Amino acid sequence: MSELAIEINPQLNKEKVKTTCPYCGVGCGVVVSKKDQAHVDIQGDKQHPANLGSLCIKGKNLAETLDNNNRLKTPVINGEPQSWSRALDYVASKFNQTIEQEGKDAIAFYVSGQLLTEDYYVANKLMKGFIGSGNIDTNSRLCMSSAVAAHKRAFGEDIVPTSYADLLNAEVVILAGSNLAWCHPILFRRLREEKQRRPELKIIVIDPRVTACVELADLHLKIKPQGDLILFNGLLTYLTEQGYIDFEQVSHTTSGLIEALASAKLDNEKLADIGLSQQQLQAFFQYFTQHDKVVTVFSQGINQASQGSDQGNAIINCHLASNKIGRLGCGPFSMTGQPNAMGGREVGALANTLASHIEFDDNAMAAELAKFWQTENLATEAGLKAVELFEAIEQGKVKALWIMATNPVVSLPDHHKVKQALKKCPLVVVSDCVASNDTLEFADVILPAQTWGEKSGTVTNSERRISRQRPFLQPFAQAKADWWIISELAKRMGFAKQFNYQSAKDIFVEHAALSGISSSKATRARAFNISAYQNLTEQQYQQWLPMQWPQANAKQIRLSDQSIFSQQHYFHQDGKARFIAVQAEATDALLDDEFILNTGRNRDQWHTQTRSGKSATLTNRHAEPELSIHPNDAKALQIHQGSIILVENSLGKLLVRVKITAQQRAKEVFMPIHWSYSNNNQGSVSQLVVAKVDRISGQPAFKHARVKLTPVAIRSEAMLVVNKPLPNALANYQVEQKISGGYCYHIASKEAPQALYNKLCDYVQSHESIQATTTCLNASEPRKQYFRRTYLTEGLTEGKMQAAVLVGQKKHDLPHGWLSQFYQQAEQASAQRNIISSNSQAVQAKKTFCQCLNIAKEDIHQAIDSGELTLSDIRSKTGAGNGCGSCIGDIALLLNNRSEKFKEVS
Ligand SMILES: Nc1nc2c(c(=O)[nH]1)N[C@H]1C(S)=C(S)[C@@H](COP(=O)(O)OP(=O)(O)OC[C@H]3O[C@@H](n4cnc5c(=O)[nH]c(N)nc54)[C@H](O)[C@@H]3O)O[C@H]1N2
Ligand SMILES: Nc1nc2c(c(=O)[nH]1)N[C@H]1C(S)=C(S)[C@@H](COP(=O)(O)OP(=O)(O)OC[C@H]3O[C@@H](n4cnc5c(=O)[nH]c(N)nc54)[C@H](O)[C@@H]3O)O[C@H]1N2
Ligand code: SF4
Ligand SMILES: [Mo]
Repeated sequence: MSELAIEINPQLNKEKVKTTCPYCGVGCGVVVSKKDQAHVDIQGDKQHPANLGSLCIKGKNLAETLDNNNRLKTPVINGEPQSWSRALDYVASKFNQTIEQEGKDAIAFYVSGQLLTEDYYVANKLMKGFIGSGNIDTNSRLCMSSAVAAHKRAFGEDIVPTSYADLLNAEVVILAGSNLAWCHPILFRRLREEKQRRPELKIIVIDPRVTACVELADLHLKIKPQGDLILFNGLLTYLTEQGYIDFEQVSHTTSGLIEALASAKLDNEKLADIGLSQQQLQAFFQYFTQHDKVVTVFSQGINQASQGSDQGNAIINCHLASNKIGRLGCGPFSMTGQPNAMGGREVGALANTLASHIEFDDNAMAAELAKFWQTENLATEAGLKAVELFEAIEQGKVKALWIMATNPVVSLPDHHKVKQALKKCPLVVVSDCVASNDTLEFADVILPAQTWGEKSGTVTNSERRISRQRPFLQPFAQAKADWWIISELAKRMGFAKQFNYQSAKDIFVEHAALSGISSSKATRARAFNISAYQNLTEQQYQQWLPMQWPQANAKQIRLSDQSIFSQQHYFHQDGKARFIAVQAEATDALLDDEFILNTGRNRDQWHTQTRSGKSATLTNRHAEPELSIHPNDAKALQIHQGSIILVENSLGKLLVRVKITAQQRAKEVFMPIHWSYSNNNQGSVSQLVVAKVDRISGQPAFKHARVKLTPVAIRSEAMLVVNKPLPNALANYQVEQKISGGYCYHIASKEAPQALYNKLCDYVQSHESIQATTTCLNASEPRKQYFRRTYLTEGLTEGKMQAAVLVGQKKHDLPHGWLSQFYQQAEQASAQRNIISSNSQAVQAKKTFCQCLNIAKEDIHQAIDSGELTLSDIRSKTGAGNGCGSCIGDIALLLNNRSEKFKEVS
């Protein structure tokens, strides 16, 4: 067995292991079974309430991501491998020295929603409880912090009051700034099934782009970016003016309505300027008011804005005013992104909260917390929020930083500044599972962490449901659990007694007990309470069933959904909810040559691709990043489908491939976040995002950067298929795609095709193990400037595919996605010919559309061309979408330009 093969653990030898998907906040249960010592099978868990057995394309292909390529083997200090004890001693002494010399606020942790709750708990306890600083923040700052701020302001506590059952029992579901079809696919699938059962269920999408969500949309509001605050303020005014507010009833359980109404009214005249027609506005207001049960799902289109918190409150205001909250099928529903962003919020790992939903300003509870942790050094004030933190590092105020389970060089805005900060910081410690990513390059100390399948603990999903992640693999090399790493470090810093944990369960029960502490002088009661688990045994922890909080001590543990606001009791001191008076601020006018740059997610990739990028099935869908642009803008810029364009602003610049699509509004472009220097010589899109943050939450406005676009004279396009990754860029533009058995590079150059072809062939000949027995198959058409060569290990018929070089003038000449199966060709001779065939159209058409059932894009197009204009006809004719269902929304997107039904909603 190769040393990089995975090794299953003894548990999996005996039985199947139930765990939770490591990707999104839907929190689907999966069941893992053994295939052989180095392979597992992964299926959806039929008993898990989040997914009832279904998995989306990412979950379905998890087994493909389980390999130990690019894993860290040992701790490393300044480039040298070290033992754990040396590394921990080193970091502990450096941290203590920094605290002694520079003060406790000169040290900071930057953690992540991809940690388990137990890891998160000890990290927060060490920083806030024992180092005594508030300087721990999480990448949830980039993701959920505006929703957190909105919840706290409205409800008195960070509470998501809704469950998936609400979504499925609603009469109207509004998806505001949420691409649920791609980002929370199993929930979208459940919504689709519900709409099939109950066609009267109305779905409204509010998004400047046409997304795959239009498949289910009865109304699509193609809103101007940042128009949401005005829209929801408009709804609140409409509710008042049309007599939909029961002032008497609302005033019993809330305060601040009058001020919120007055403020909302001031936005009324701006309603004409958010890109929506009067009819669309009326339709939206009527859907909301004429149905009793409405759920508003909101996500990054709302949160990642300069008024993200206010936008969240504008949504909540409407639900409070119309009594659409605290009842089945109703409520504002902030969708969490990461698998455990919610767990991080529960332990208190955001810099402006203390722990376990205890706030810095609650002195009585802070005193109880100090007693509970047995510390005299509890932090007394909020620490630095992510963007401020990196600014403080750059200014030399923070001198030691520990990054865990996040890749800030890619994911923070303005990454040139982030890089400068990391370069300047005297000590950067990074705990990660992978051996290389853009952030690890700046680490002085690297600590190898266990990854999904190895680690053990709990996660909380979008609906407050706590599930177990259970291990089924032996930890690779010297990888350790994050909680273990943090606790061992804490012991060495002098806190042995308080960090003496033997297992994840020890930590979980402490976290559970902490959630139950109280004080008669506390400013308010806490909803977050899982103290029913404070005496959990190891066996009970192992047997854990997914459960929603709250679960208070002395009460029977309840497996059913926990409705939090059913009694209309909120968690401000007076038990009332608050309306927040919000008003849209003016934004700078767009200059003539400027575009709004919107950034977000693709269906088949996860963040910086450190896991999803390993699956050849997943990389197949979007091999390269693309900049989506409206046809009129493309025309004005004289650019064509698939050409390369320069995107720039004062912060940075990059080359990217163009996708011309009417899904975009004019003067707005969209680019995905999944590429970085690790797989793209242009780096990540966040280099173009200015570090402008929401003034309340500190969350960056990732969706609304400003850029200029310039066409670039590219003379040649190439695809290079090789076994090993390329160390350096060979041309102006170069993106790496992992394919089964090797790598495919998408290259564009200012050189002439012949010159690029010669260069790439030279590269292959000097770097891949080309033997005397290697056969080359060539096809050159100098007139068309189209050159192809494949390398076969030996002989034409029995040889294995080894490498391929294809160079043409236009991207469209090249075989595109089909090359991803290069190393899997069954019929060798015909495959070789296919690749060098000049009939690129035929080869292009083989691009897979439905990844599960391997149905070609050509088949879908043919079905559409033959006049099949309903989704279900196309599905039944081609079979597409009958596997995980992730591509159904994409068929809807293809149909979008053809069918009247879809034209109506867009
Ligand atoms: N496939 C996949 N799924 C994921 C992830 C992933 O990386 N890949 N990441 C997970 C994480 S951490 C998160 S946070 C979630 C994010 O999930 P989502 O928030 O659903 O995803 P995004 O693509 O970030 O943005 C959502 C939408 O907001 C729209 N938008 C932009 N500006 C505005 C605006 O001003 N108003 C409105 N109304 N809409 C606007 C964008 O066009 C986009 O379609 O996804 C999670 N799920
Ligand atoms: N432009 C733009 N930027 C964005 C966004 C956007 O929409 N637009 N979205 C933002 C949002 S919502 C988010 S959530 C962030 C996500 O951004 P990041 O958190 O930076 O992205 P990931 O790729 O998930 O990074 C996770 C890292 O943790 C490692 N890791 C995984 N599991 C473990 C573990 O158990 N232990 C340890 N120690 N390491 C582990 C992985 O190998 C990887 O290197 O990006 C943000 N940035
Ligand atoms: S919906 Fe989210 S949690 Fe469920 S399988 Fe897909 S990525 Fe995993
Ligand atoms: Mo996120």
